[in-house]
Amino acid sequence: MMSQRTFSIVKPDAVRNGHTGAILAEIEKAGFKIVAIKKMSLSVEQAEGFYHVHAERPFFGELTKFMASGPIFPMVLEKDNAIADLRKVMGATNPANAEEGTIRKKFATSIGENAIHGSDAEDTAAFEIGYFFAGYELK
Ligand code: DAT
Ligand code: MG
Repeated sequence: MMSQRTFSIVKPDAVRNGHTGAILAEIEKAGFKIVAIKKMSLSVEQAEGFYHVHAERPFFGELTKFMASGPIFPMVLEKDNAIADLRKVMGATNPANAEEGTIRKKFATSIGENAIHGSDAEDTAAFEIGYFFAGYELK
């Protein structure tokens, strides 16, 4: 697989708990190049737009409130097979099911507050990168 870009977020729980640096280190250790990164906070409305595919889920309110609860580090990552490989490095959505050594196993506290986001497909990666970054930021 050729070089590919994906989108990730260090979520508010991980930032609050002081795990940003450790998570970035795991990502770099796994061979990803950090193409773009910034620190920001989301409004609930911005979090709703980002997670619109989950709008009908029972946890949508909790999820969007959590994502707006503190600073995050959105970022664009690049490597061969980036989308699938980031999902592997992240681990399962529920940290109770995450494999040993994964970011969620190490740093997530619950299924809702699970430390990191990663795009799940090419189309969602493209939408998510564009939601947070302008073209001129992606060199
Ligand atoms: P992932 O983040 O692994 O792609 P997802 O896309 O299914 O997982 O869900 C998005 C986020 O929503 C997830 O990271 C945490 C939250 N979430 C998912 N399922 C949940 C549940 N059953 N209860 C509470 N929050 C949940
Ligand atoms: Mg997802």
